[in-house]
Amino acid sequence: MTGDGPVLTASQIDRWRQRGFALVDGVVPAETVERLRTAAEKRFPSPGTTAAAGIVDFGSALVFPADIPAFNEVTLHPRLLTAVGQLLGQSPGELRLTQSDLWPKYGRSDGARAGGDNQDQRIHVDYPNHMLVHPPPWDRPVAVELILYLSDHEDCGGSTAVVARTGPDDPDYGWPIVGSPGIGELDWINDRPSAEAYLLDERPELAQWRAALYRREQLTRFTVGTVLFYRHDTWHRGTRLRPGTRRLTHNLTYRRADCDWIDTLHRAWSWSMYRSDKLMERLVAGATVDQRTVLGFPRPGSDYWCSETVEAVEARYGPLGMDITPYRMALGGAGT
Ligand SMILES: O=C(O)CCC(=O)C(=O)O
Ligand SMILES: [Fe+2]
Repeated sequence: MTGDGPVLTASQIDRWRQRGFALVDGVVPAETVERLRTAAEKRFPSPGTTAAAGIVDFGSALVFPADIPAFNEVTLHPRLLTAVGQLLGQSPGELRLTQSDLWPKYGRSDGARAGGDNQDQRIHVDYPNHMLVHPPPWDRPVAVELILYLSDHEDCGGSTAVVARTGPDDPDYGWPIVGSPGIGELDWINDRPSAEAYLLDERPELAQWRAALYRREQLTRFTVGTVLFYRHDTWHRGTRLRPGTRRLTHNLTYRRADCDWIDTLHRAWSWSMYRSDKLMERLVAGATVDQRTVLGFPRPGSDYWCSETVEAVEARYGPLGMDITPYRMALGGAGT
């Protein structure tokens, strides 16, 4: 499970590239997933409590870098980076992390409490709040989104519904992708019944077209550790959980290094430094070269490196255990 070989099979890669998603088990070692699940279950309110009843959207305090070691391990797990690299045809060092957060979702028997309610979501694509532009044409994917499930659908329901793209002529994957609440002049409404009622009023032809999307959706059947790889241009939505249950998911996104128009959804990684536990500094010091690069640290051979910067960065992170050798070696004769 920890070797350097490929993680995804050719058919899994092909499914993601053609249909827009792939559901895969065993990407992250079960032992790591289990540590994360146990810690996350302790962190969030138990289902059925008053605190749980108040959580109806995506509010989550668990964001990278977190005080749960397994959460950070998953975020930069070499097997996850390898898998994402396979999907994008990039090496792990060419990826950049743009999202890592963990959400609890709670099943309720009442209806939506507001338009932002996430129980029964409207079908949508994720790109509008991840990037400043529109995704490039389908065959030029530049990012991978994924959901690592920490619960079992047989216990909690709450499958993610996805619409498989059938090919370049799929009428529901036409160009541009703008037929969803929140895009252009359309109001952002998360709750499915409220969103579709609004569209029926404002844009009846769009509401009718979207009805076909709902008819085509397929429900993910996940267990603890299953990963749904999908894209910023894949039609999907979250569906209702069984009342009285909780579903935990770790949500991650990686982009290609050259696509800086895809935003990092959280505050800058370096803004977490200066904490008294030096969590982020220690993470950077202890990471592999590829893992650091995924966080935006200059890779060996980057223009940033010269004998002075090697010395300075070593002075900053050496006391925390960083081995600067790969960066020094890449200077060649000049810096050694
Ligand atoms: O909860 C899910 O399964 C999907 C969530 C989602 O699509 C979103 O919040 O954008
Ligand atoms: Fe989404």
